[in-house]
Amino acid sequence: MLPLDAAAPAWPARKPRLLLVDDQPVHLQVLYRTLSAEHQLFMATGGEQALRVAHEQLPDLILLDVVMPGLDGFAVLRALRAERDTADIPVIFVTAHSGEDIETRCLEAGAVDFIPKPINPSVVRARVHTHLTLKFQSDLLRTLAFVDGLTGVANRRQFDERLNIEWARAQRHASALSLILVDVDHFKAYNDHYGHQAGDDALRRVAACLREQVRRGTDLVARYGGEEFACLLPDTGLEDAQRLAVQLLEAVRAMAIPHRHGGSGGVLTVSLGVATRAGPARPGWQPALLLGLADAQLYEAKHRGRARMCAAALGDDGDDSA
Ligand code: GH3
Ligand code: MG
Repeated sequence: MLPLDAAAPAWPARKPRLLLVDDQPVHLQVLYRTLSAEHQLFMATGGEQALRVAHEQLPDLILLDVVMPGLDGFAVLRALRAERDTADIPVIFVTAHSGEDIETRCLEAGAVDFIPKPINPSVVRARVHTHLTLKFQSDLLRTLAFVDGLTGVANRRQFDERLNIEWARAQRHASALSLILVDVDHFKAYNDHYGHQAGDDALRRVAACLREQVRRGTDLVARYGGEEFACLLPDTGLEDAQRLAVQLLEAVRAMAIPHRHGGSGGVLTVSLGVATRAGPARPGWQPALLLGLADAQLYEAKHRGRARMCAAALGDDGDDSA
């Protein structure tokens, strides 16, 4: 048996989660005996049930029987790939039908591997181990590619991607889209007086505070640049975005992080620029326009004395501030 300590550092501390799918309970029992010591197991005896459990449990890997009444393995795999939350779960086909044809068909359908029945327990364990390692490595790479290392919120790359996606979605649904840019006030002075380490801590606390306040599942908090954060708010109009911005302003102030060298009231504060696209984009409007408007409002908030927010909607000439 392969010891788990042979695993790559990408492995999580918890037991890997496997979904076993076979219409014959006796085959499930053999797989259960083979894998239960080192894995958390979920089981399904049909295609529909497999899909339901896959969506509910989001397993790390699925061992899938090919021939089943109702939805067969190929149909299940297609359905998994079609949904965002299950699209990347690796699938190993397990089938009594052997031969190059079926093996090729399984791999072409998008399975990562093929295991013939009757199963050889040590081969199953070894292959499961290999594909879990690959899965956890790719999870780790995805996390590193999209998360800011210092604060743990989304990074600029993820923000840019989501801004384009949400811009297009708002256009399709004729819904509002808002953006709040948040910039720490007098942060250079903070670093100069309290040290870079304390500066890093303050950024982490501000990021955590924003994440605490920006709660809807579709919202995104990202580190936009050095001491600047962005909150992307789908389905949110100007008034709601302004209300949230004031809430963020107050929440950061309420942390009462001492800043006696330029901070307002002796504590660390932020300035915020809010921009909203209230309805459908006019011809020529691009996501960069929303960013530009939020940036202009942030500049205005700084100009008016910091520790405040300014807001505007695309297409409006007026603005609002607090
Ligand atoms: P303003 O109120 O106009 O925003 O002034 P400011 O001093 O905050 O702005 P400025 O752009 O002059 O300085 C930003 C500072 O943020 C300078 C930079 O060293 C600091 N900074 C940027 N990224 C980091 C980081 O990751 N860690 C730390 N500790 N400081 C950072
Ligand atoms: Mg600043």
